[in-house]
Parts: sequence; C-alpha cells; structure tokens
Amino acid sequence: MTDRQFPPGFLWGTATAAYQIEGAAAEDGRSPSIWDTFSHTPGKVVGGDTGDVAADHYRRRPEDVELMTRLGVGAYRFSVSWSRVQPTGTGPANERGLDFYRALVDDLLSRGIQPCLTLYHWDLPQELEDAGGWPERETAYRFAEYAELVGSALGDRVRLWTTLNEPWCSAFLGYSSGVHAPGRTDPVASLRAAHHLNLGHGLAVKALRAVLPTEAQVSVTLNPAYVRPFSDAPADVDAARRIDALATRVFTGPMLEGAYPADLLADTASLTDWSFVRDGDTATSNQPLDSVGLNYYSPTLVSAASGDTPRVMADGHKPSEFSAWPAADDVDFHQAPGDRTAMGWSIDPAGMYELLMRFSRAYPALPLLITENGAAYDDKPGPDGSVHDPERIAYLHSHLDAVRRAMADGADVRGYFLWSLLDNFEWAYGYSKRFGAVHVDYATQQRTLKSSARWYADLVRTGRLPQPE
Ligand code: GBH
Repeated sequence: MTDRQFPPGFLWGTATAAYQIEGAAAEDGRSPSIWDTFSHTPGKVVGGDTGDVAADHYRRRPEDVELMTRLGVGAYRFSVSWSRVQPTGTGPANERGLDFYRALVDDLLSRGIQPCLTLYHWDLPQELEDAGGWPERETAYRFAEYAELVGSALGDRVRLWTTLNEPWCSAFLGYSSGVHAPGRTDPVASLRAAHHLNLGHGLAVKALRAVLPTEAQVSVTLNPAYVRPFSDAPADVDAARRIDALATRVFTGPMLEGAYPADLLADTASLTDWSFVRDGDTATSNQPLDSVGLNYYSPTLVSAASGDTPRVMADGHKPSEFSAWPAADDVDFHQAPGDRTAMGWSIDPAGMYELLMRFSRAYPALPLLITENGAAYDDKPGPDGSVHDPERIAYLHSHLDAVRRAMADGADVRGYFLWSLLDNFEWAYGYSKRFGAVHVDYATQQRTLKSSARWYADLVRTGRLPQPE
C-alpha cells in the first residue's frame, strides 16, 4: 500500500437507517415502533420533529439510489424497519413491507452496489416494548424470529448482514438516561436490556446462518468508546476503565469472548447480581462472525468526580438528570479542548486509529469495517444553491488518514461507510443536525450534493486520499 492509497477491493460505502430517512410511517401496513411513540411525545425531540416524513426515502428510493451512483459507492448500508416487515414484532411477514426492501436491494444490485443490511437500528415494534422491551428475555427470541424472517426473504440477494447497530445506545440511552426511545430511566433495566441485546444478537446470528447461503457474511456494529482518562492519576485511569467496561466490554465480552468482564459485574454489584444471565447465554452470544463493524465519531474523556467540575456530556450538552452509566455517578465527563462539530463532539482522529488498533490486537482474526464515521455541520445552500462544507471534508480526510495509518500498522480494515448519505432525522436532535453528504431541503425534499459528496466520489473513484488542503 503506497502512502495514501487504499487497497483494491476496499469497500467504499455510505450508510443510513430506516427511521432516520424513510418516512411513510403508516404506509403499506407499517405499525409504530418505539421511535414513533417517543418522537410524538412532547419534549422528547428538538423542535417536536418526528420521522413521519423524514427524507421521504420510502417514496424517493429510485432517486436516492441514483444519488449513490453519483457518489460511485460500491456498498450501501441501510436498516430494515422491523415494524414495517413484522408490524406487531411477531407472527407472519407483512409482504408489502418486505417488497420495499426487495425493490431497494434489486435497485442496488442492478447498479453494482452491494447491499449491507442491518436488522435493528433502534426501532423496536411498539407492541414488543409494551410487553417489556429489551429488559425482557422474550424480546431476544422475537428478534431471532425476525432475523429468520428477513433472512429468508432477502438471503438470496444480500451478502452482508448485521444484527444490531450500536446496542449501547439501545440499552443505555433507551433505558437508563432515557434520551432515546423508549425513554425509560431505570439503570437496572438498562443492564438487563444490554444482556438481552447480547443474547438476541447470538440467537439472530444462529437463525441467519440457518437460512442464509454459506457465502453470506454476518456481522454486528458496535460503537466502542475510545475512553481517555483526564490525567494519569490512578482514580482517573480507574474511571476510564469503568466507563470502557460499560461502553464497550459489556458487548465485546459476551459477543466476542463468551463472558461478561469480571470488573463490570463487580462495578455494578450495588445495582444487580446479574441473575438474569442464564447458563449458556454468553456462549450463545459468542457466535463466530465474519467481521465486526465499528462506528466512530469522537472520543470520551473522563475523570473521577472531583465535586467541583461541572458535569457535561461528551456532546457538550447538560446531562439528562438520569445517567447513561449505571453505578458510575462518581465519574465526570469532560470536553476535550479543540475543534468540535455541530454536535459539540470533539474532533480526534487519533481515537479512530486507537480503536482500530485495539480491535486488531484483541481479535486478530476478525476483519473490521468502519460502518459509520462522519460529522454534523450547519450546512446551508449558498446563493447559487450549492452547499460548501469544507469542515466535513477536513473531518473525513483526517479520519480516513487515521484508518490508512491503522491499516499500515496491521489493522485488517475492509471498508468504510460514510455517515450519512442524506441529511436525516438525527434522533433526539430531530432535523436540527445535518450529517449528510447530500443536503436535503425538507420543505421540498430537494437533494443537493454537498462539496464533501464530490470529494468522497473522487476518493471512491481513485481509492487514494488527496493531499490535505
Ligand atoms: C450513531 O450514533 C447512529 O448509529 C446514527 O444513527 C446517528 O445518526 C449517528 O451516529 C450520529 O449521531 O458520552 O454520553 O455524551 C452515535 C451515537 C453519539 C452515542 C455520541 C454516544 C456520546 C454519549 N453516539 N454519544 S455521551
């Protein structure tokens, strides 16, 4: 590999998620997910925004696939809306819902774009939440049935399958801090949710393997934290260890090593004895995978609580009065100095390098995919209608340079997916944050390629990072 050249066959892609782009919330038999309920609850999402229409991708699918051909990407990572294809979260398929994904996959394949399907990007069918949601064991079994249903329907044409996207967010933002759907604030429920997500992942991998052709690849996407201690004082280093356990090892332990880390169980012993983990569960979670997907945006900087540091979250916003970190109230989260994106997230490409090297060293046989990386900026069309986003280009450039360095140092990175193809519904931030390579004018649904999209298209075409500007 020459200095700035990525290897031939490196998968260049772009990513989205169902609730963030599709809209058509009640079309063709879809029923509500927890995100429909949550976004329609006053006070939960900035501006009262909902995904009812979003980027109208359900109706504009052909146009959006055309956009991908303009980017020249070889792969597209999307998620399936569970309540679109199995409205109550159990029972037979809703064929009209599946037809949308069949058509999408056919569109992609006819243009030489590899479909990469994520089964679960946070949108649990509301009926399953009403029955207790992820804190209940039954949800893991429902997830495996859903995996089998989608696997049977699309297994003949989708090669790359991902079970969960960022289970940390589902468990701890959904059930502990409550800033994501379903908005519950019960730390014990969040630990139970984490376990049933791990179990559901393992059961789903088994279900997929049973119905998919042997050449299909199965993966999971995590958002492992790159946690840095504020200082090398032992108390700060210990705070970083604890947050790393709650952010990353709570999932990599069962999924990739077959056991929960002992320090995690000890750290949370004041809340639970983890008796919801049954014999054999972590062995079930620990299914062989063909790759692991990593999403990286920004590092996490922590210290032991000093009492006089104001508590701020990594994104610069005041924390929910409920913590996302069970049994870690004595940890403070800090803002690193330096540039930030419009999310308030600090820009630190070294975190990308460190994360890749950590996974590469810990799991040398497991290929890595960067399934999300990108940045929000306050993009606005200029007088001529064009959208210039040099900050996003700089962000992508520096992070891809970190990827290339990790690869040069031995990390087996097979692909990179830019988050996101389109501006979209940014969860609790609604439409106020724009992550797209393509600008969306929500009033008209007009799409405009930003300058970063053209920059990325050049990179995809040449496989070579240009000299930084
Ligand atoms: C991803 O989530 C999602 O997969 C995607 O849908 C989303 O649009 C995209 O990124 C952009 O947000 O240290 O407590 O402040 C990323 C979610 C954001 C979760 C940063 C952890 C820091 C939590 N991550 N967040 S805290």
